[in-house]
Amino acid sequence: MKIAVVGATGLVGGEILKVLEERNFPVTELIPVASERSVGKQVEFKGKPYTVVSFEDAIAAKPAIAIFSAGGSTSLALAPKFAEAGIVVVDNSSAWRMDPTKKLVVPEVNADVLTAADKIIANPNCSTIQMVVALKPLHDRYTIKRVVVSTYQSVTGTGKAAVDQLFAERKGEKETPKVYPHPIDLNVLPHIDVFLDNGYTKEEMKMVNETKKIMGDDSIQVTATTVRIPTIGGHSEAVNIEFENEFELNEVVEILTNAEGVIVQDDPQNKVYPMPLTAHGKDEVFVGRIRRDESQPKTLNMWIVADNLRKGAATNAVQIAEYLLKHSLVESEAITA
Ligand code: A2P
Ligand code: 11C
Repeated sequence: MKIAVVGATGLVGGEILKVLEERNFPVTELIPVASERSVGKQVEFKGKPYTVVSFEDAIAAKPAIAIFSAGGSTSLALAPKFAEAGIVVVDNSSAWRMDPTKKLVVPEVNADVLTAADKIIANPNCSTIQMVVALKPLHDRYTIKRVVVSTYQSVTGTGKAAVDQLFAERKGEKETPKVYPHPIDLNVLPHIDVFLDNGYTKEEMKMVNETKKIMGDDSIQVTATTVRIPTIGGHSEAVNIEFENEFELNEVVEILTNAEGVIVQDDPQNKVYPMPLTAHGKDEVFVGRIRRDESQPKTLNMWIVADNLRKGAATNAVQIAEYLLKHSLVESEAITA
């Protein structure tokens, strides 16, 4: 299959190329796209150099799927142009997520909503993706009433410049370009994305609204505090879940152990629990510290970690492309044998 990656020179774009390669996605031709300033540069895929082209040249090449990770405004401007040309767009930005005409998909949770008519498919926010992968099997069994989540998010979620800021501060460099309004090394910022009129950040409201849409259940109440910490391996989340129905802790662990895309790492006696250092570069969602909330009935605490550039972005997008291919939901003439 011919596949375009829009934003191929970015952090997530680079992960998309790695994930396509690692998962052996049947790429017959890779078309890397970035901004005009990068046209002519090269990116590497399967050990070979590929030249970055303009979006016009990419559309002319008629890929079957274009995976976008080039920011919301680029996506708003360019995704419709690709879609009009019959190219299915899987978009990592927030541009289309809450559009009622667009599907918001985490394959382990709701891939079944996809049809051949979907030309722009939205990939959720990284902190939402890893949470719903772990919540869905528990919701199916016990019905979730309310979720209280606090996040500990990697600087990679902000992009390359933020990683540079962290390491420049760590080296003691004074003249570092600042992405964050305060130092990030040796610090913690209770501030991800912009503040809204209700006092929450946009990242926090993404967790509230996207969770309801992906789970297909507006009755699930979510409240979030999202926090940036000086780490690079992935996002971590302390999640408190109140259910409608009583649960047995052993059964919760069994359900999560058998859940698609989840790996349980829960052996506190042996100091085993998920961490960004060990989740880094992995495609799964790691869950640990699974325990009853002793302050109220039918309530559970757990700790969820995933590599936000992988399952939180690139892997989820590639899994959507895999699903489209497996279920023949992309134009067959765009697929070369
Ligand atoms: P470029 O490298 O040419 O700026 P990150 O989030 O890591 O900063 O990456 C953003 C990605 O989106 C980069 O690949 C960037 O390309 C790409 N990008 C930014 N603006 C556009 C645009 N107008 N058209 C295509 N790609 C874009
Ligand atoms: C972060 N979650 O960690 C953000 C990055 O809506 O896709 C991804 C933003 C988004 O800063």
